Amino acid sequence: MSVLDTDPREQVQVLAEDGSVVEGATVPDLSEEEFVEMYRTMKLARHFDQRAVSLQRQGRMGTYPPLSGQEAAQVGSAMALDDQDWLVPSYREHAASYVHGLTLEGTLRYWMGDERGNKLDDLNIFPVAVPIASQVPHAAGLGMAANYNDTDEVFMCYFGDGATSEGDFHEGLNFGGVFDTPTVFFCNNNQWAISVPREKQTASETIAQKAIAYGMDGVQVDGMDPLAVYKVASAAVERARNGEEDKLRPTLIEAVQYRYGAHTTADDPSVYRQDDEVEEWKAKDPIPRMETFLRDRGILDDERVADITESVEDEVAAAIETAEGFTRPTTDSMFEHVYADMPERLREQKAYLDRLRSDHGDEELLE
Ligand SMILES: Cc1ncc(C[n+]2csc(CCOP(=O)(O)OP(=O)(O)O)c2C)c(N)n1
Ligand SMILES: [Mg+2]
Repeated sequence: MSVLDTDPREQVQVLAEDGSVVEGATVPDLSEEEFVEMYRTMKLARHFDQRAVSLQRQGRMGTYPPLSGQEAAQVGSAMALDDQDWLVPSYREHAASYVHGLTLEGTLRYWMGDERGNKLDDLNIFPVAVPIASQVPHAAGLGMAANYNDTDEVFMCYFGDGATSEGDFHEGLNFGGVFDTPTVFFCNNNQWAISVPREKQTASETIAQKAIAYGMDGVQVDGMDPLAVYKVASAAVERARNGEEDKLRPTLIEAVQYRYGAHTTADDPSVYRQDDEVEEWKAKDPIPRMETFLRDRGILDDERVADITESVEDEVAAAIETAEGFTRPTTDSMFEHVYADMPERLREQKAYLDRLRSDHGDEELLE
């Protein structure tokens, strides 16, 4: 039986909260190096996130959406992709994008307000999608294109629990099912859509069970268990790529997890949720869980953990230095990339801004 056949009202888990392997669970077939890579990348993501929030607080970066608590879902799922596959993100997938080839400085550049951070060149990663769920029908359409062109690419599409209330979610999954697209619909259910809790988002028991309505399999997974996420995502990617008798290619995965921090640095979660709720979820933290698993197997010891911690700190520090060293974008870039031919309305606005700059100088304008 495939792990994708699990009842969508149950939850797939490999690692218990204490880092031991759950009775009867099979550990995914990864090499020691890959297990360590998974651990290291989650630690890197956590450290990156803490530094990014601090940069914003110091006025060195614009608004930033933190990911702490969501590392296992991002790293475990992106590790299931092959190089030719595509990542279709929302705005919080910094760690998943890193796994699929985006540099940390690229992510920083974008959130520092430089559109060139969104220029992904030869990476198989779509640009950040801020309008909620808009990327879901895109991912279904990309899968349709891959079917027409007969490629073997798979599209991993990320969105939140809140996105499942949007029409785009329904349209994307419906098209995915009807056109049997090689798309993995990956829902990061982090319990909150800004201040709206999961209970107010949908009356259905799980998000995974919504898959039944579209004719595909839906699986709920412990999204703070990197091994379980990897296992479910790999099975979904494999089915999307190669198909399986009597099964549609797409899968809906609901990764149950928690956002420890604010929705973005512009949000204050203390006005809508209790601190003890955050503490309860921290008991499931993916990083110590994975560390215990690796220590129990004799793969990690104190020395190796210290080396990894240091290398992660160095990598993030270097990325920040590089990002801060990029030349600042000009105000023209706000206007340049929206239309192939700039419409009159935008041309007028740009001319107005240019006039203000030359009359008053940039410094006065920034005041
Ligand atoms: C179409 C649309 N409506 C509203 C917003 C404002 N908005 C930004 S994030 C967000 C909540 C999204 O929650 P969820 O889908 O759970 O993703 P999460 O931020 O928790 O990862 C909302 C309503 C938006 N960006 N796009
Ligand atoms: Mg959410």
